[in-house]
Amino acid sequence: MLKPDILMLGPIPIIASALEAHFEVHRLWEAADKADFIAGCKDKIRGIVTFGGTRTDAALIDSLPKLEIIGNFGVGYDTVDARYAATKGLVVTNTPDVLTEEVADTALGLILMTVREFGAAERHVRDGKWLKGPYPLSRGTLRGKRVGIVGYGRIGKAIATRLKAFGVSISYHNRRPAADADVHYVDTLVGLARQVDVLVSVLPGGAATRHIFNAEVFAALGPEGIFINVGRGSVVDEAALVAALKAGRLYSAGLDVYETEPCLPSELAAFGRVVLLPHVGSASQHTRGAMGQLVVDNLVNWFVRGAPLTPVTETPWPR
Ligand code: 8YV
Repeated sequence: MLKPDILMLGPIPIIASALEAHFEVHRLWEAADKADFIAGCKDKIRGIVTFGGTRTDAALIDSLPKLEIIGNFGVGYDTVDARYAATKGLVVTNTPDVLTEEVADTALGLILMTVREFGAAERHVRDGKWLKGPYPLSRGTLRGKRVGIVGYGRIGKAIATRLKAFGVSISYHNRRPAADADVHYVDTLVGLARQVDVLVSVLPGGAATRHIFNAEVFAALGPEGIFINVGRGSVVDEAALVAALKAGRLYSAGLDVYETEPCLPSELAAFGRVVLLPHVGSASQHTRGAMGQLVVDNLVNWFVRGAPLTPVTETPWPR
């Protein structure tokens, strides 16, 4: 049987061989002239494989008349125009569940690193400064503190599960209260920021959440407040974040995601206690392997059985 043709928008080494076993893979990122490349294969392409670093917009969708399915490597699919794909009768899949625990672990790591300044403390050892004196006591602690989670889906709940063991008070904000939540709900983001010491964002990207962490939210979090982000960088007004840190209106931040990755405001790196990770929330071999397998399984199920495994909400299955 002929292998279905798949357009891969960027490299995802962990699934390269599994994809090639099932599909004829066309590697767009290797093409010198992308428009030319697409023109050459457009009448064969039945699937796209994409991830956060690449964009699947209406123009790309329209250029592929045989397209049936878009498989996104990642739970967040803000770089795929899923609404437009739905109007075209396409299926979009993502990789939920398999990364939940890994990203929640990352959030806890980032919270601890930021609150207790472990990044700066570690640099103190590496730079030989310990020989001259101990690292200063951290102003931050989780003892007696309140943590607010913004975005109370699977990952938000997994973060709350971990935080319970730390004995902190936990509350959350969502567009709507979560049915099965056993922690306190706050109905506005600013209201939550006002009530907590550490604010953790797990929000997805996209127009609805763009820059919702703004000067007002950082002011509400306050001069002792700590902001953590493991969702998407686009939710943060980074200029407002830098300004709040600079002016001492916010104590610190721990970030895994940025607005225009891998570029970030140079001022952020200048704050010694701010912790900056390079978008590694799900980045273990184990979890990226599981995400990759789910991308492949979705495509295989689609082409062999006519049904995706994990369609996104805009393209539900059965339709
Ligand atoms: C990955 C992520 O970094 O799942 C997501 O939404 O942000 C991460 O797991 C990303 O998918 C890889 O591009």
